[in-house]
Amino acid sequence: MKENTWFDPFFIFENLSEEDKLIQKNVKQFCDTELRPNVVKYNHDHIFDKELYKEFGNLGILGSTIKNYGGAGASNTAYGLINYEIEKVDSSYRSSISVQSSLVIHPIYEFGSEEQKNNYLPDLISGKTIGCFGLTESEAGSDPSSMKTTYKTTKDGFILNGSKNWITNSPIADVFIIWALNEKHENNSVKGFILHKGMKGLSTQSIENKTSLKISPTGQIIIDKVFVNNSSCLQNTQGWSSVFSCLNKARYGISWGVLGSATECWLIAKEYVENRIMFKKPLAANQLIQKNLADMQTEINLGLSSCLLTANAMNNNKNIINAISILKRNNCKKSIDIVRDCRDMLGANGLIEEYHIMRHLVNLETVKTYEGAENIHSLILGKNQTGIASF
Ligand code: TGC
Ligand code: FAD
Repeated sequence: MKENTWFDPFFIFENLSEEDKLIQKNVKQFCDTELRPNVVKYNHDHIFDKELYKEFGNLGILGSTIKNYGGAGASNTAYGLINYEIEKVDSSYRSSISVQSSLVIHPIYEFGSEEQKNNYLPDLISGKTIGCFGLTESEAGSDPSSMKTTYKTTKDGFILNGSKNWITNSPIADVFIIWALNEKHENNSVKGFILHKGMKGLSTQSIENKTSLKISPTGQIIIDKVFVNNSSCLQNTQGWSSVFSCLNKARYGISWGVLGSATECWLIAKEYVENRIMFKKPLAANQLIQKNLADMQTEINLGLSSCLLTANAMNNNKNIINAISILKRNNCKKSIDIVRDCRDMLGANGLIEEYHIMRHLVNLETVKTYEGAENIHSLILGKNQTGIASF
């Protein structure tokens, strides 16, 4: 009889390249030995161990698609698989990788000078330094173009003024990518700057009362007349499309990542209903429960299939803007639905920390919101279909 292919019906994992398979295997192993054992405690106590970045660096999963400066030169598929495996443990850990790789290493690599690349990339890729990406402000979330942070051009550089809010890693960061407009707030004047910890006027404040993504440190950045010289500006940015190129990368990783959360919870729920006896038979023997499992298997595998198609398109330098919004919006939505159903299938036990599901569920509320909330991706897709911007 042929092998039962219920877990990988489209042979996504079976058909990966040998290199991608090896990367996935190594990351999975790292997750099992280094991340899973403490995840419940660290989430409960809001603990993030900064030293973890060095372990990520050793594993080659920071800036993994970059070929030099210490990068592993992995494929976009491998980057997706890394996100998928890490988010099976917790969205916070995936966020750590996404921010460092897509939002800090990527802009320096794409838009920085050779000097900036040599100065920053080796340490960011090895995990010796930690980065953050400051775009959002208290009054500029979905619409970052309404930001109030500005730069003033001076004889030797720039003076930056303003604040950022809800910034992953800001309380522990060494390197800060900060986006700002000119003093007239002209939309097309947006520029990126590299700041670093200890600069006069730069400080951070932790957001302590977060109920979601509790392992990941999040905070504000206060930029009080910070002077930076010309060499701190990302010279090769081209307006908003450069900002969005960072978001494209992060959104792509998230699209794989959330399916990791969904897969983890699906397998926990599957095992639970196979063993839980109610009405004198396993819960899994009921048609309604099997329908849930079939729905989960279907949505996860359809999601993964489109992630893989998008990875191939990226490997071939295609325009993936629409694919990314479809994936970010749909995979988050489907993953939340799946995880909520998993919670339900465990009944009261689904509420217990040790079963992991509630943690994934509340984490996905963040993931649905950041990197373009669900409505925003609907509006991007609507705009691209009709040519009419509704925002
Ligand atoms: P719009 O007029 O649409 O575009 C302005 C310029 O940008 C170009 N563009 C893109 N380029 C590359 N990739 C994309 N996806 C692009 N989308 C647009 C566009 O062609 C244009 O270029 P040009 O040369 O003609 O000037 O811009 P808009 O201001 O109207 O944008 C509206 C909107 C709502 C789509 C945008 O503001 C948006 O995406 N808002 C959501 C904000 C967001 O996602 N923030 C994320 C913050 S970072 C974060 O959350 C990190 S979480 C941590 C983690 O990842 O773990
Ligand atoms: P708002 O923009 O106020 O939106 C609120 C709701 O209104 C959303 O549901 C949205 O979809 C909806 N909405 C908005 N406009 C419209 C419209 N025109 N039509 C219909 N509906 C609309 N940002 C960074 O720059 N860097 C980071 O590292 C970072 N990390 C984060 C970490 C965490 C844990 C969180 C929660 C957020 C993080 N963010 C980060 C910020 C994140 O990108 C923003 O929260 C997100 O862009 C949404 O902005 P907002 O929270 O201000 O919501």
